[in-house]
Amino acid sequence: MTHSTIQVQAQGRVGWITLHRPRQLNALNDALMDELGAALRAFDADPGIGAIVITGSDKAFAAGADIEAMADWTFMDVTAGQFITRNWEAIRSVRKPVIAAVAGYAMGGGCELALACDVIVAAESARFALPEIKLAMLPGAGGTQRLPRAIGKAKAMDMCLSARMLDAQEADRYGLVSRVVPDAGLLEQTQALAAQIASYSLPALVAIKESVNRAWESPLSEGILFERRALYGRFASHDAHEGMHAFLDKRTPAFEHR
Ligand code: DAK
Repeated sequence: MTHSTIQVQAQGRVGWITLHRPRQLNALNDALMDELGAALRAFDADPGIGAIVITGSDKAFAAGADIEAMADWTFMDVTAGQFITRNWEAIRSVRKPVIAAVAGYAMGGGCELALACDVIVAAESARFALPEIKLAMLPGAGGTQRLPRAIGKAKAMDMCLSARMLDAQEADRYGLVSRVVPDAGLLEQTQALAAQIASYSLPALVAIKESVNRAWESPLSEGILFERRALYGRFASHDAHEGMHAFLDKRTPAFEHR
């Protein structure tokens, strides 16, 4: 498949998607979000892929929704066209782990895209902000919902209401990102992390991702019940028995992803 706004490649069991609109700092327009959604769905359906990475450039993961594209849209344009809902939410249906590798600006919709990933690896240069208030807009791709869940109401309100920008170390302290690495090591260390994740049993990864996501969306008692059912399900898999027997035999497990 040819792409005009992203680059796609596989490295072993890791699927890489690189946002590529360098002149607009990877501003997210419809074409890019369509291509990103298609690439995510393709990797999710590929049995040879166990984890997916989304990254940008040295300067920008993504500088937000494309302001030039949106500037003259009307209420009816975004409602009838299902702006955001139509193509930005493809990532929510991806079952495999998705890692954001962020260098430079992750602003507005770019920050929201990172927040929609399962793991965020931030380079020292990463900068996170939801500056929509400066445009008299609001973070509308999940930012007002995922950010408070990730870092708490006080910090989220500060970021959303004042457009405060966090550097990588602040984002790490607040729990917005999973880990911070030197810029020079971002791609290599993310590949190593993704390859490690992808080496594990895929159905177990999917079950863990579903269970952790439940923690956001249900009361503790329901979440615990969901987790328990997911655990019981592991005993129906080849890989869980293989994993436990390999431990007892002091050998490396041979997972078959079933
Ligand atoms: N959209 C379009 N173009 C952008 C852009 C963006 N978000 N961000 C940067 N660019 C373009 C610039 O216009 C410039 O283009 P040229 O002038 O060269 O043609 C080029 O990228 C380089 O940018 P700068 O010259 O500004 O570069 P700097 O290094 O000086 O500054 C910056 C980098 C990231 C600090 C700055 O570019 C900036 O502040 N960008 C805007 C960031 C921003 O406000 N992002 C939030 C966008 S609003 C909705 C749901 C969701 C949303 C909206 C609606 N509904 C459900 C209705 C989400 C909204 C957003 O994300």
